[in-house]
Amino acid sequence: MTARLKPAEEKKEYYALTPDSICGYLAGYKSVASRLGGSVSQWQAKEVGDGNLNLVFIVEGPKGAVVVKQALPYVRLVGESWPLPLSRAHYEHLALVEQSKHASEYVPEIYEYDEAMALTVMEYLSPHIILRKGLIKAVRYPHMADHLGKFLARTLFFTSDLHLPAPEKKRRISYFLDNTAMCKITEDLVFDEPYFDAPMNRHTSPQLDDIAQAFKKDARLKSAVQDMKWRFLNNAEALIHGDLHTGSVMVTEEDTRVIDPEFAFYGPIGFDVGAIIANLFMAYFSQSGHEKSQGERAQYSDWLLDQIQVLWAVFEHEIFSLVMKRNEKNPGGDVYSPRLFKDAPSLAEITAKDRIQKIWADSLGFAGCKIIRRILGLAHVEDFESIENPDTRSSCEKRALAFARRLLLDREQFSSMNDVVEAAHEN
Ligand code: SR1
Ligand code: MG
Repeated sequence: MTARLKPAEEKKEYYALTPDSICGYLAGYKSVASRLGGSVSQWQAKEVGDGNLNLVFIVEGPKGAVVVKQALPYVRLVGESWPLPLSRAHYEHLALVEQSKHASEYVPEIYEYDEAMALTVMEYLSPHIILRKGLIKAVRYPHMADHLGKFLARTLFFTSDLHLPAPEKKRRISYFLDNTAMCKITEDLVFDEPYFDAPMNRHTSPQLDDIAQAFKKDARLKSAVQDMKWRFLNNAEALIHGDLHTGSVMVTEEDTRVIDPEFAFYGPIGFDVGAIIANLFMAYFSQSGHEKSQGERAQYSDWLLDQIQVLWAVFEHEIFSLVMKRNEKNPGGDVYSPRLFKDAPSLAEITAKDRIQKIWADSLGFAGCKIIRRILGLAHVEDFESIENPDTRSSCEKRALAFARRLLLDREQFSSMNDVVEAAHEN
């Protein structure tokens, strides 16, 4: 499917769909109607969105089902007092189309896109569930880490200067430049608000009062976070998903699909890698809070740490292989150009490793930011929120916060994921 490059003006014909109006709306699409089968009166719709921003419907007919995701003109989590442009649906669609070129097996299939309605009709993934929910229930997904490592390496490599000629890369950056409202959410919520008394911040209180105060007074930590913000603002390295948490991944034991790239723009590669690593670590730190008997989740916790190691190893291997495949016949992008390798053949390997090392340190720094914002900022995660006892919850959150601080301060010092996992054990 080809995509428009500029978002349309927000038009009057937009209206928010409801379970009552959506079937009539979808009947206008022959492709959708034939996928659902039967007649409109036989279709059933329910709204199932539990994210912070959008409406999500499942529509079922006698023959099949589809998912419809529609942007609302405001932040659902907060309400109409916080307007948000519908154009995010445009960027999401553009990103999905691009990701599907490089990693089609790991994204949902898109059936229709309606720019004026800020709406995408896509594959109904079943029996998939949201990865975060599976991890809370201690379900093992044997391929998830491998799939996510590949998704990251491919989508990020093929949209970076490692693959694209510089003029083309610059053109593509321009397609996403106006996704500013979504970037601003991240800039505020991830990098600033947890570190001052922002009105919408919340934390488990009084248990975390001291640490929340201490973080606000921690100049070294705040400086490290601002360094990460600098990178987020300045480093247009690749088309990033922009919100790759475990709620943006749907899984079965066999299959993994990444959804929801409405925060997409050209940003630092480590932001996506760090986001998913952070969320897997939060799943890890929350495990003891879900135990009915002490130690019940110990093996599962170890499995989670293994998955973080697998994910990084697969990402590293895959992106390294993609860089090393470049040669004079297949030169790829304009950086580390194979024409430079001729007189210095080891340059390819040295530069690939050097670049990955920089992505590594960035990933750890961004992971630290992502953990802290989910515990001290506005938008929290179910991993911790579903632990009812505040003493139990806060002891999990405290460990995660101490670990996150260490990730930020020592991001250049960690030499392997094994060392990072050791640090998680220590906290
Ligand atoms: C106001 S939106 C809060 C968060 O929800 C999204 O999933 C993003 O993570 C955003 O930061
Ligand atoms: Mg989302």
